[in-house]
Amino acid sequence: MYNQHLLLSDEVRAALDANKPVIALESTIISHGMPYPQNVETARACERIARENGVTPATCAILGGKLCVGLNDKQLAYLGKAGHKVNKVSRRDIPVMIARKADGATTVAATMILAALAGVKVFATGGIGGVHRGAEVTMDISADLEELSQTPVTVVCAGAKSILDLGLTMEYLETKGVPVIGYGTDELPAFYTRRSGFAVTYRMDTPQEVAAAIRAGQEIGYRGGMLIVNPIPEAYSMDKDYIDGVIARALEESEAQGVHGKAVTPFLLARIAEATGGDSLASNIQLVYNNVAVASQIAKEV
Ligand code: PSU
Ligand code: MN
Repeated sequence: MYNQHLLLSDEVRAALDANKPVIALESTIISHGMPYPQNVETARACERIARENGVTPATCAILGGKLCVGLNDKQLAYLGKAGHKVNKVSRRDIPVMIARKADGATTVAATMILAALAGVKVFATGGIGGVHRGAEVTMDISADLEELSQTPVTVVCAGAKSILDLGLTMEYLETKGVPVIGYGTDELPAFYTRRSGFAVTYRMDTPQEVAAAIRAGQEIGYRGGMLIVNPIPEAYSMDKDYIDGVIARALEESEAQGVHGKAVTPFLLARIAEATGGDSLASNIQLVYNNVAVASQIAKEV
């Protein structure tokens, strides 16, 4: 029996009932993470890549207060066009969105909650939220990290952007008991670049290895999730000094304008996209596709 507030698409329900592989996809990346129309094109392509890999895609969002797992094309287009006009929904927002019958695009944290309710075990995205630079003063730490510590969903990402303090993000994940698995790498990737200088917890090179760890967690009733960090393909990775400079200027601007709370990440993402023209967006799109392919291979093994 599914939760009364869940609304599964027919395709996702059929796949889950038949025990076929499904991967979750988030929607804040569509509404707040990329500009229109590339966001809608990317969301569609992610679904296509999952299907080409023999996996059913389940893009998640809250629509009319329903926790939707699996969206149709019209719903994807709506979230992309609405952009920042749609609510950015993390864990804390879910009950109010349901009660108000509101629409919301789900972050990594909220998508994990929807995925877990539906029984989806693997989730692909671009980058996760983390401990922000200066968090020792602002206490700005993404709810994504807390969610990874308590919800048993495996998240495949390309690391985190260096708008965050990557060292503190790794420390926080260690404290919270979240393993960070480098997929074919010993180092945490930094989203646009393949390296950060920070070591991962474990390295794994095959989907079978990852699936074995997921199954072991299930067998012992492990409470949290795992983070799989998959470096951006070499061909699309960006020059580190260039992107670091862009990020530093975006951070200065956000500070000067007093941006805070849930607006920080979307503000920085938009400034970086503007400053780099189409370059960072093209890299961003390619790393998401790469994560969808890896998540699909893992989901088939679980
Ligand atoms: N980082 C990115 N792209 C994104 C996000 C983060 O490179 O689209 C989005 C994700 O949805 C993530 C959310 O879950 O931002 C984190 O926001 P916050 O820092 O407010 O928790
Ligand atoms: Mn935050």
